[in-house]
Amino acid sequence: METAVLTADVAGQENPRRGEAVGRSLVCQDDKPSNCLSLTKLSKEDNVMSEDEEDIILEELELDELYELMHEDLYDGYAEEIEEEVHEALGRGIVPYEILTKGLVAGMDIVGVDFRDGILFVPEVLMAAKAMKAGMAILRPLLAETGAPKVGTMVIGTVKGDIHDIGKNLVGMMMEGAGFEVIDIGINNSVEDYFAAIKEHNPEILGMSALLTTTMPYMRVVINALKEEGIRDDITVLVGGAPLNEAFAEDIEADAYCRDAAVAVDTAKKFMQIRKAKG
Ligand code: B1M
Repeated sequence: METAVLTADVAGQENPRRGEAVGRSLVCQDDKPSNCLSLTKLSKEDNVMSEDEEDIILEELELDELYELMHEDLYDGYAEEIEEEVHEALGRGIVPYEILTKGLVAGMDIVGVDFRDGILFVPEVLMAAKAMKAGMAILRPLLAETGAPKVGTMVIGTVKGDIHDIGKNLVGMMMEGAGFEVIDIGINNSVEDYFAAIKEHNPEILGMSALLTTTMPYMRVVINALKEEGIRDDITVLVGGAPLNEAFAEDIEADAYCRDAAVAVDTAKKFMQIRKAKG
């Protein structure tokens, strides 16, 4: 069995995650992608290929390998490659939600761990976020394309002091796909911003997102303001974001904590049914 080990640091770039070369090549046995030991990529600028190196042919990758490649390209912030890989997965008939979760969200989890551990820094994470958004942009219309009748309206935004928007965008996309009209008010929202959107759109549901332990307490500020305004009972407040949990949601008197976008959809639907039943 012939083994082609293709990890030479042709691009002169170390991948800090695995200490391997950053290159677009495969470590394969018998020239079969299915026998590949790991995936590495050539940098885009690098046209130098040793005799043993081969371009990755996306169509020849097993699905698991395609997802692994997506994780690596997301990590490296390669938006164009992510787009190609999303198209490849779609071309294979993979449902958009699976591509989103197994390809993009799982890849972003890896970025998050290395960001936490000080291996990646803000500029690199921003590149990863840009690549993630490029993939999401392709999936968005497909997730929204269910033809479902309008279920309700949701205003969603990230709280004041917080500029993380990927999770919120994902929730918005999934809610649209489930038939909700979604008014996304973006990031860094004050009580006044939420109130302006609520006044204008009269939503049944308010979604708030926070990714920082320092910004999540602002959700309580918004909920208290809703109470003071006498409109708390008119609106279902759903909250989400990585540092939150059910106990926190209960403590701030939100209606529910949503672990992820799929849970947000289910929870929102459940509350819409309760509202309907109440008349
Ligand atoms: Co930031 N960041 N970041 N960051 N960042 C985290 C959150 C962090 C956990 C990283 C880490 O240390 N491991 C850490 C927070 C630590 C803490 O507070 N405990 C952190 C930090 C510290 C910071 C800065 C302070 C760094 C600095 O400047 N020194 C800074 C803060 C800026 C600010 O907001 N004021 C900062 C900046 C950034 C970037 C700008 C570089 C970039 C954001 C780009 C963007 O969003 N456009 C960024 C990123 C990308 C991350 C990580 C790596 C990834 C977040 C993400 O997009 N995840 C993140 C690490 C992590 O979370 N693992 C991290 C993917 C997304 C799909 O998941 O957002 O959790 P998530 O959303 C999920 C669920 O939570 C839920 O559903 C979503 C989909 O399933 N959900 C909801 C979310 N919102 C919901 C709302 C709902 C329902 C469900 O409403 C109904």
